[in-house]
Amino acid sequence: MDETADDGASSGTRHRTLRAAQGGRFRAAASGTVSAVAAVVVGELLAGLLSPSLSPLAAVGGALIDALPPGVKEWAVSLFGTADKTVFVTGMLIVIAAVGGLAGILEQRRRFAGAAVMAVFGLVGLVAVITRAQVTFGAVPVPLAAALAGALLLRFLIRRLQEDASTDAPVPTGTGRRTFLQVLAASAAVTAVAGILAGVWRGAAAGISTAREKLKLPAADSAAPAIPAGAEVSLDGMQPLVTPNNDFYRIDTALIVPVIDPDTWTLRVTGMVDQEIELNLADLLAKPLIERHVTIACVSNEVGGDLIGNARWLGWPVRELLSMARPQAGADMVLSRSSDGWTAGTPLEVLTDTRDAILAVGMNGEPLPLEHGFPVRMIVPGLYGYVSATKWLTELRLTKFANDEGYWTPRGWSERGPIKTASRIDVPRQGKRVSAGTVQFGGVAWAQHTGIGKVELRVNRGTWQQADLAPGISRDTWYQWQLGITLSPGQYEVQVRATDLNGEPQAEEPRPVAPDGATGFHTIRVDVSP
Ligand SMILES: Nc1nc2c(c(=O)[nH]1)N[C@H]1C(S)=C(S)[C@@H](COP(=O)(O)O)O[C@H]1N2
Ligand SMILES: [Mo]
Repeated sequence: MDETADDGASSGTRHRTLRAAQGGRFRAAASGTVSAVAAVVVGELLAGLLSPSLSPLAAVGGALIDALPPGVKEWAVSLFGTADKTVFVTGMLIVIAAVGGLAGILEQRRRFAGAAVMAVFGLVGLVAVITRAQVTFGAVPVPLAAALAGALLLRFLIRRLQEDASTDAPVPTGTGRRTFLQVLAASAAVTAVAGILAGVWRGAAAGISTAREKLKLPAADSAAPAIPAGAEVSLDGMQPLVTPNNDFYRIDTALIVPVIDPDTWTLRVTGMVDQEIELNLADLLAKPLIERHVTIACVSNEVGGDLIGNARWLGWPVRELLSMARPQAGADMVLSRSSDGWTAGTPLEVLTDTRDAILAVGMNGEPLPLEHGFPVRMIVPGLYGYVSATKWLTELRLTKFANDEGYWTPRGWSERGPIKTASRIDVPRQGKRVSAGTVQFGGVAWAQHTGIGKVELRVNRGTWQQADLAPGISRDTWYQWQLGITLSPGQYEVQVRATDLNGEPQAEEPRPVAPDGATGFHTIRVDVSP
């Protein structure tokens, strides 16, 4: 009897111990997850207070994105579309939460083992922030404070867990556990609230958005030439001739939009110049500004793609600033840098010739939207964005192509990036069913800074038929075109080709976007029903 009772008791204890250990492990993991997320939140909040470029999450994410081979990156972007950044940040947080869970279990087994994991987090954040944002001393406190906060919270929670476990048997069992769970829940709640605050701060970048809204842009000294009558083809399904800011494509490596205080923003002109210059936004806005329509395009725009947009930009010609700085002999490149360290290498000659390359402050009558480079970006007619359109601009450094390279050059993209002449069919949409008779085709064509001379279509590789070309706003913008073609029922392949104002047709040979822009005719299938 005694023996049986003893056996029962000890087996019950064993089960309880096992259950306690498992429950304990789960709680330790939960402690670790809460601590790791808390560390991230502390880092983001501190960065929010100090400077957005200090955000460890953005820096590590940016470094990860940089490390992706160009092909994989393009693939991820096309896979996730515009949600790619949200998906990416969520993925990072899941990994951080999982590693945190592991840190919790380690810390429960061995004091400071989990804290060591937090220290590694801090170190990774520190290295990423320093290497990306080009900040040195200012960068140190943020990831360190974040890691320290995570380690301290973890130690505190695990000690609480262990104390409760040791007082488990004699005193009423519930009390201790509830205490630990309450502490854990409280930490999680505080972390969540702070996280939401940090997220709101980041997402809305509230103060800067307000500053942006309050910013009064001066009128242009030289207004944009009027849009000629008939420049906009009225055909259902055509894109607007001037792209609204909200629909404008966005391409950049910034995981979190850099948030720059317009009151403290400065632009420095450095490097091979006789006169270094530093100017602030008030200085810039006091200059005689010009306003121009310019169509900018991404080198990653596939044939028929939509990484292209046309806006009315307000700004000061870059050549005016450069002439004040007096570039030295031998300088042939301007390396423009953004607040987050991204760079573009632009030929000096393109910035000093007669084209309207500007330091832009306005986009379609508003200050630049935050995601399009507020407060100042470069806009250069005729060059792909990756070698010219630096957003969140902070520095122009005069240098040589022989000595320097922009961000994308060592990553498989060409050193020079003039935009290639191209054309696109927007109406009817690829694969769309239309009725037999006269089918209206419409679209756009562009050859920035040269201008479009003619646009032609051909059906099933037959003879080229010339489309009606609408007047462009200027040589620096895209042109719309349309053509009615009579088609009987059946399936057709329709292609478009543009020729620039020098008589140079766009390249026919299909080539991928890397290294310097796609070529080939945009080709669509049209199903004509009776
Ligand atoms: N700071 C910064 N500026 C940048 C980039 C970037 O990654 N970072 N990308 C460039 C590229 S590749 C393009 S195509 C244009 C796109 O400008 P948009 O987002 O305003 O359309 O911005 C350019 N300016
Ligand atoms: Mo781009």
